[in-house]
Amino acid sequence: MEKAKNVKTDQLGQHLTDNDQKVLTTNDGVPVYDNNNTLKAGNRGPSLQQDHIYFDKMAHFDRERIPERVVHARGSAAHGLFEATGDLSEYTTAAFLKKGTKTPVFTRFSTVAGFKGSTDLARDVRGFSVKFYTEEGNYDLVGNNIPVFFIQDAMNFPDLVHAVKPEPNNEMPQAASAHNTFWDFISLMPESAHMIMWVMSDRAIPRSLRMMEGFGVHTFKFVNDEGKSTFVKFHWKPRLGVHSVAWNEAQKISGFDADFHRRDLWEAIENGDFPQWDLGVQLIPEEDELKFSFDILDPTKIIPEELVPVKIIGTMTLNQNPENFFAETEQVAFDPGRLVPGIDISDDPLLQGRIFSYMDTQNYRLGGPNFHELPINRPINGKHNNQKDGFGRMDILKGAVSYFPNSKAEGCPYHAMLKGKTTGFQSHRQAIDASKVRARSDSFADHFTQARLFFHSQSPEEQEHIISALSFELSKVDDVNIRRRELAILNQVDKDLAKKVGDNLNLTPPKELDELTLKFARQNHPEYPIKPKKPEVEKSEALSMKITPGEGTIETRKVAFLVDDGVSKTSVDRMKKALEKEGAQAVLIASHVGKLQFKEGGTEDVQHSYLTDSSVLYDAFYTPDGDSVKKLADNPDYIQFINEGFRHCKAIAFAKEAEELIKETLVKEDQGVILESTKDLINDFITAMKGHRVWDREKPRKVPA
Ligand code: HDE
Repeated sequence: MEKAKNVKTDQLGQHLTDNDQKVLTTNDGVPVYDNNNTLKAGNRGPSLQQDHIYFDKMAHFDRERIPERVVHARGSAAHGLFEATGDLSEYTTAAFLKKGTKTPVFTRFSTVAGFKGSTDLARDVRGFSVKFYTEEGNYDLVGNNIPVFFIQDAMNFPDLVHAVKPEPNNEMPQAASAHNTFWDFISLMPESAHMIMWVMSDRAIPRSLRMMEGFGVHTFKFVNDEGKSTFVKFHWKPRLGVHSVAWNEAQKISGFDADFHRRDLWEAIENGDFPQWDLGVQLIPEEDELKFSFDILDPTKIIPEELVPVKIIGTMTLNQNPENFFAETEQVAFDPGRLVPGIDISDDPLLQGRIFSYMDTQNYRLGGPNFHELPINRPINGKHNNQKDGFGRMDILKGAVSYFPNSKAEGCPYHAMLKGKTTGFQSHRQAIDASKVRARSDSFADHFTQARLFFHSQSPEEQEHIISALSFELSKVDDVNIRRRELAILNQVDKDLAKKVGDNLNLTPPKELDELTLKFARQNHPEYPIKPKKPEVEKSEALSMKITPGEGTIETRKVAFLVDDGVSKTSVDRMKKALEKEGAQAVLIASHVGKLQFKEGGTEDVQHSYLTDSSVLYDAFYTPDGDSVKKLADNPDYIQFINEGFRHCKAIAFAKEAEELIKETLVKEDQGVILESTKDLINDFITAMKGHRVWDREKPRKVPA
């Protein structure tokens, strides 16, 4: 697929500033002859207040930061294209969803809780925001990599965020939910139970942003040309499959490379390995709104794919990195209220509340109401209205008319009409007959059935990881009452789960929900607990990452070749060739960077050393033949690479002469450990990598690393 170079120019409506071969100037274009010295009274004297060149430079610098996003501050983004492949004309008029239409996009991935400079590998939900620059204006699908949310009503959102963010007295911990205030809040909010299962699963520690699913989370509406609506849920399915790292690994990655996900996305795009996702929809006829055992307006619920299959309607390809992080990734303004004709919001009370918050936050963060004129936010079809003033207005809008109706501009800009018929964005004409209330529907009161569905749909290894994550988090909570309250919630989800977590906390899970939890739940549902309806399914295959490993490909996976001077070039090259044929990447790691000496003579430039790199940055390991083997036997960093790789359940291959090294390590042979004398070195190694991880290895018990 070709790069979207021209898309960028269209979107920006201007060429990027090219500083090459230009004289340095102030921001007003005045040429500067000395960019090193302030203006002084004598070369050892005080600085002068008339130094307008220094003021121009420093005043700009002093304002170079804007408020970071209050949530989702840490993010990485890329440009790309969306191509519609399905026929949706029966359901929606949205022009960008018409089969064959190609639409430029800008997609930003993020963590939620951490500050802008925090680690990529926090245990957290990932934001998955896509801005479609359609011919009918911008459409923002601002979703997450988890299909449900912690809370049901927007009113609780500031409290949720205050609880998960660093505690306000000491601003600790950074980018972590494992602390008192988060679990205090969660253990009083049983509606969070389903989301907690997902965030404690490996979905919250992705291997790559390119290997995550995305979800619109809420139920939206498609509206067709007769004004008829169909409920819709959006899904992004990654072509590379859904994969995660191990928690022990995630914590170490945060130390070795806090930019791990950002770098991975950037490098993949620079290498031409453009990540792709298929966009899928679940369509629910309006008449079926109330037919399920759960409420489709409740954002803590999924619609199991067994009940409503996901229909693929298009593909997104990210094919161009931003040129300037601040101008694009930082200044992009997403808003679920940016809708195009044919797509509308449902009455989900969380979604309804989001419509205010995003617009409001962008006005604050980007300093005023003209943020839509920033190049990254401009619609490609232009904007035409009667607004002219306001902070940061970038266009010079001509003429005396800034009101409607007018006669002086011949009524322009005029209402969207086509052949006498109203076009443009129209809200679904939904009939409403209701009393104004502050209340929660009792159809939102079943908090545990889908949490159970998720837990029961996981493979045994995934279940173990959830138990470990909950045990980790609750061990970091030092208030035993909070631990006990959450255990009571877990006990409603699954007895075995609660018992295993309880064992790690040395607590017996209470049978009933805590009095305090019940008190808060009854604020929304006076009769709580309310007997749940019988669920349609007890298990859903699509919820397990193990059962849906994507295409079982090793494309773009990084394999560490553990070498040193004297390594055999033949042994390196044959494995490298085979891996590259599969689309994987071989990275040589030696005791020094620079020229690596081969046994057969000749050298190769090496960019990575045992000093700079760690096993956690790689997917698999290969030790080739050669005189390097003797050096590696005495290299503690090499031994750590292997032991840690083994602990994190990765594939490890040894060429024949390197097999003796296994004695120096804690590795025990299994299907992911490939010795050349007993297995097919290349093919078995690739097969093991295709399985992502040998999770079975965790059963006997993890090796120290
Ligand atoms: Fe957000 N959310 N959110 N959120 N959210 C923001 O907007 C908010 C929610 C999501 O890459 C903020 O520009 C409220 C659900 C993403 O720039 C803010 C509620 C989902 C991003 C905000 C929610 C999301 C945000 C902070 C409950 C998944 C990053 C900065 C009513 C469907 C967008 C900003 C980007 C960002 C408010 C709940 C996803 C404050 C009030 C549910 C991916 O406006």
